[in-house]
Amino acid sequence: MSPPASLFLAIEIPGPARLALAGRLQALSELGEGVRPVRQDGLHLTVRFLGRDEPGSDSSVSEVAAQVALETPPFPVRLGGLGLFKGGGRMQVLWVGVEEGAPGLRALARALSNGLAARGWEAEQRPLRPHCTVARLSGDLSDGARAGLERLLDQARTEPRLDFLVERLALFESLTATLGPNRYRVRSNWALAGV
Ligand code: 3AM
Repeated sequence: MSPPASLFLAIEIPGPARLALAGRLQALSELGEGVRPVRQDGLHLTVRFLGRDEPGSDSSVSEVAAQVALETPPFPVRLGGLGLFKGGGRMQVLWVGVEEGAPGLRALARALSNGLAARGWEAEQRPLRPHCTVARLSGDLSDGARAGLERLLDQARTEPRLDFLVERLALFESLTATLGPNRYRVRSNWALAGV
């Protein structure tokens, strides 16, 4: 049996910005073994991780998300640059940074956290570090892949920035894949205020 999905609330990266990121994923996939780009159809900015999909969790989350979306006006985000979360484990996360819009994303996370806490959800312990994951890297990259990665990290400093307006909040499910990257699917989404 496949493991249960996990849920998270996130901003789906819309049209043109997603297409531009997809082009950059191609360069990552050419680095070789040990670099696993995410799927372009699930590119997102996580605002709140929710954990395993338990019976009833979807409806309480949906109530909170709908209310928070209704109270949050759209805001601009600018993505750019590349960075790495090195963490303690073997896997590292390669991300595109949020150069503008982080305060809006944090405010959204806070409002969601407050609404969820009122329904008995535990508070998120980790502070939100807004980013868009583009690949997962194993700790033991070949010299060639490492050199290619350094080149991409360098190039990303001057690559065009990607601007979009956050207009929707989405509930994603993450389905663990035994082969290849996890698949993300939007279960529901809510328009922000006035959209
Ligand atoms: O959006 P990204 O890819 O950065 O790392 C997981 C992924 O982040 C994160 O939630 C997103 C959807 O899976 N995640 C996984 N487990 C987590 C946890 N226990 C977590 N975030 C916080 N706490």
